[in-house]
Amino acid sequence: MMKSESKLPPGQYESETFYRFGLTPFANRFPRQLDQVVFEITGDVAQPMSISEVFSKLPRVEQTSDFHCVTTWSFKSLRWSGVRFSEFYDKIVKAKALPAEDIGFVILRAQDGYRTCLPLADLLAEDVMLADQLNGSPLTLEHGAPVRLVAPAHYGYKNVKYICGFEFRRDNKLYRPSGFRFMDHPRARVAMEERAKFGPGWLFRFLYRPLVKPTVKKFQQAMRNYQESKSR
Ligand SMILES: Nc1nc2c(c(=O)[nH]1)N[C@H]1C(S)=C(S)[C@@H](COP(=O)(O)O)O[C@H]1N2
Ligand SMILES: [Mo]
Repeated sequence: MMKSESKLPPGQYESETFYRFGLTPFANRFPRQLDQVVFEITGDVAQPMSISEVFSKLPRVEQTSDFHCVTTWSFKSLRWSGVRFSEFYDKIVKAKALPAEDIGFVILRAQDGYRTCLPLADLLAEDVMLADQLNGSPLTLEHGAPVRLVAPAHYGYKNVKYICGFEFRRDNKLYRPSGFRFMDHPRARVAMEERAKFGPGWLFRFLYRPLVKPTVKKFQQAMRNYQESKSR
C-alpha cells in the first residue's frame, strides 16, 4: 500500500513495523471476550448500562491515519474501519444512558485492565473512531481485538485497545491512570508534543526512545507465550 506523504509530528520517526506495544505491565494481559462487543456505560449517567448493539446500529466509516506512540515511533497510513465516536455518543449514549449535560471527561477502560482518560470534546473530534477492522481485516489480538479507540491526534497511549467501558464524568477527580501519573498528560496531543504531564515534551523523546526496543521484545514474547498457551 502507498504510504502517505504526511510529515511526521515533532520528535517522531517512521517505523517499518506496526508493533504490538503498550505499558509493559500489560504485555501479558489479554482480552477474554473476543466474539462479542459489550460496552459498560457508567459514571454521571441517569441510566448506567451494558450496550452490545453498536456496530449494527451505526454507519460504518473508514479512515486512513498515522499512529504515533509517545516513545517516538510512528506508523503511517493505517486504514481503520468502524464507527465514529461522536455517532456512538450522540445516537447511543445520549439516547439510552442519559448522561449529564455537562460531561467533561471520559474514562476509557479495557479488558486487560488498562485505562486512560480524555476530554469528551477531544473524543467528539471528526477523526476519532471505535474501530473493529484494520487494513480490511478484523482487528487482531496484537492491535486491540475486538474493538479499540482510534484517536490519531493523540499519542498511542490514549488509543485504548480491547476497549470495554466508558465512564462519563463531569470532572476527572476520580480518575487514576494505569501508569505513572507524570506519564499521563490529560490530552496528549501529538501536534503539541504533550508527551507527559510535566516538563517540556521534547525532553521525553530522549527518555522514552531507549524503551522502544525492550518494550517491543517484551510484547512479542508475551504474544508468543499466549499463543502457545492457547494451542496446548
Ligand atoms: N488496553 C490497552 N490499550 C493500550 C495499551 C495497553 O497496554 N493496553 N497501550 C497503549 C500504547 S502505549 C500504545 S503505543 C498503543 C499500541 O497499540 P498497538 O499495540 O496496536 O501498536 O496502544 C495503547 N493502548
Ligand atoms: Mo505508546
